[in-house]
Amino acid sequence: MISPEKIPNNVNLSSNKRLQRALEHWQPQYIQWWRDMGPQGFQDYHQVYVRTAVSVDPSGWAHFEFVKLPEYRWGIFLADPVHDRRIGFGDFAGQPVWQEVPGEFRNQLRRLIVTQGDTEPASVEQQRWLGQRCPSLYDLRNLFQVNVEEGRHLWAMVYLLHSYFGRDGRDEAEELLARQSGNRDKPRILDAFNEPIDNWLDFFMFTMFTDRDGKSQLLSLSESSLDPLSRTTRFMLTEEAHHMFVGETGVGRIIERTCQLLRQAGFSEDVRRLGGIDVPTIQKFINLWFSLSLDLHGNEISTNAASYFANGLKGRAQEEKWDDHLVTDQVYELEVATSGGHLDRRAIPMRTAMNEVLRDWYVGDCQAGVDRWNRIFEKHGMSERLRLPDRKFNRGIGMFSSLRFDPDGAPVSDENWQRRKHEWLPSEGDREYLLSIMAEPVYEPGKFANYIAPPLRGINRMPIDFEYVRTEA
Ligand code: BYC
Repeated sequence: MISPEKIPNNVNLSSNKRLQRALEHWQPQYIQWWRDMGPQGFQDYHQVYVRTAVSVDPSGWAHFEFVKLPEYRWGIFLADPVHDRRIGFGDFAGQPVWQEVPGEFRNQLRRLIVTQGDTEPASVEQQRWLGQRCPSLYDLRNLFQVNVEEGRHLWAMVYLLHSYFGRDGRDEAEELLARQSGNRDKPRILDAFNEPIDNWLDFFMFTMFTDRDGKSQLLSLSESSLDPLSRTTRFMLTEEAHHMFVGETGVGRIIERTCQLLRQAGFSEDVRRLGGIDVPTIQKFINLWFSLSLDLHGNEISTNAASYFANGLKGRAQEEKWDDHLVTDQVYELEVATSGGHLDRRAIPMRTAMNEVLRDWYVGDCQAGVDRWNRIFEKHGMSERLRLPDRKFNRGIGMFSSLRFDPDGAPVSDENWQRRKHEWLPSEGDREYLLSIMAEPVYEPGKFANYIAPPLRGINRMPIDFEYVRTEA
């Protein structure tokens, strides 16, 4: 069970007074950050029906109650230890996992934990204005559920920094609250977390594609030889699943509504004239958030990734499904851009391709989600289909970032890119249109904005017209 102390935890925090004091010192700074940079307009007068973790067993984290957001019980929860756990891959495979950080890997581990930690508050900052444009109370509640859990994931990384990295770790924990998404002088570390999320199509695509990078990165960190990192990320993964549910069903409900509107209008009408979101716009937002999230997996050829793998710091997703855990002789064949700008195939040592291996896993997981969206069109007897763009499209990181490709992966000149990019990526006009149909938030229980269908069921078996967010008198 999780203790009911000032900082709820299942790590016996009260037995380590120094750590407890350090975290209690950080806590008010966190709350101040949450008030300044968290959901705007929903801090003091609203009660939200959220799920809070009360223990880490399968039933324990599904405890629902109304809370004011700044009073959410953020805490430190690690998944239960696995008896006699051994390092599962790399040069130390088979040795017992580490309970402390080995000096020689301190910098690398700190860097991984800081990068992971940085994304969590970043996403809350990106989403902080969305409550003012919500399509329903059900969606508003889901947004806040995602936000409080990202806040908890920040707590998880800050716990590791404070516990295992001494003074440096404490400084890094403060920096995590000092950087700001989109800030010119102090931006967040990874690019996708500096992109604006100002409408709900962005939000649903972000939770579908970017949170899914969270899933793939957390799966790979949960293999880590640093056992506290593994246990922390394993518990985070249980929460991550809900975020992807929000994204996938959110886009699915938009597609459903678009199909309904098209049917009503006899398929010939421009769905925007009926206040819906047209399929080409949905496709452009897929293109944008999928490509931004591909970047989050890093460079295709990475000596950092090879070294993380060799040292057992970061593995592959579901490492146990692979036969060879040493990966010393294997090669990975990947598409490369030659110096002349042509495409070729090249074999590289598999360890240096670990970012790409994880990206493969990620692309497969995304494709399954897009296939589920396409079944909605099929159900309506419509021929429209959505798809993932080619991996080379719109890349900002890696060897394709200096070149231009269309969504099919065919090279395009700079001139053509400039001319055609808004066929493939959202334009100002698309964004203005979305903001126009989201200008009026829907706060009436059971009502939904015209561009999105209601969900199939409510939260925690509550009815769809339940008042998921209440205003205090
Ligand atoms: N943007 O050798 P490489 C989540 C830099 S999402 C900017 O590939 P490495 C969540 C890199 O820093 C999951 N810069 O590097 C989702 C390095 O720079 P320096 C977050 C980038 O180290 C939704 C250089 O390029 N978790 O949880 O293998 C809501 C060399 O690249 C980017 C993690 O990311 C980029 N996209 O980096 C809330 C896991 N990519 O030092 C939460 C931890 C690379 O040479 N992080 N660079 O100047 C990692 O595992 C690794 O740091 C990366 C790849 C996967 C990011």
